[in-house]
Amino acid sequence: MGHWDIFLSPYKQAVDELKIKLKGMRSQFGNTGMTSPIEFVTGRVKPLASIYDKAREKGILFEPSQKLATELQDIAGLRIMCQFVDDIATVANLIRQRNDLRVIEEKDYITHNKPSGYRSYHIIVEYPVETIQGKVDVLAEIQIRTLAMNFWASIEHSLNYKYKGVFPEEIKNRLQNAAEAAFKLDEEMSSIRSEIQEAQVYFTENKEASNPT
Ligand code: 0O2
Repeated sequence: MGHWDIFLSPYKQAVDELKIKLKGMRSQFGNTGMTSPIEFVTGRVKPLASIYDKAREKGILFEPSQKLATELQDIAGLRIMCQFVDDIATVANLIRQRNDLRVIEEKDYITHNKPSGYRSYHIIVEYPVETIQGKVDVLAEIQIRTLAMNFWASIEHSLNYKYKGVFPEEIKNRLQNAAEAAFKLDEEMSSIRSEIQEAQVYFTENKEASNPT
């Protein structure tokens, strides 16, 4: 194994374990018949090319080191998608209450969106990974966002890649408008939340009634 593989291996384990645990939260809501605040969960270890870019941006040497592990807080990245804006606070609370991780920092890009238009709630956690050499504490970034915020962020991210971070002014403005439109959609959905949830309960009950196994 190369130096990078050895360095990244606890991060890979942290992502795998946290993915299972966060998805478990979703199933637990399902088991208790409650509507889950979590729609779906994804996770990834930051690709080496992105680690390289971020290290350069921050003026850190691109080498497996404690400094890199401290400065790059999102080498292990988890993403939790919610239906509604209010669900984000519910999920953040559930994470704060856990005993298997320690919250280090929270960044509220929902109340204060980034100039790009980006919205999301970020929680940096310290997570202990058990290895054959003992315990390794790694940092992980958990991003919590609505489906609309995720829709915007994933498109902006791919366009960003295409334009290498420098958008023509018109596209920049359009993306900011699109971010506002996505947020309006979230607000609209929140205001009709109760009706939607009632419809979902009705649908589930009817599905169970017509499928008695
Ligand atoms: P990738 O490809 O997702 O890994 P800081 O160190 O606090 O100054 P930093 O390191 O940028 O700031 O952390 P921050 O602000 O918490 O954001 C890190 C991640 O949030 C990004 O990772 C993205 O995933 C997401 N993000 C932040 N701003 C934007 C944005 O304007 N558009 C999109 N689409 N995503 C954003 P990476 O490493 O940039 O990218």
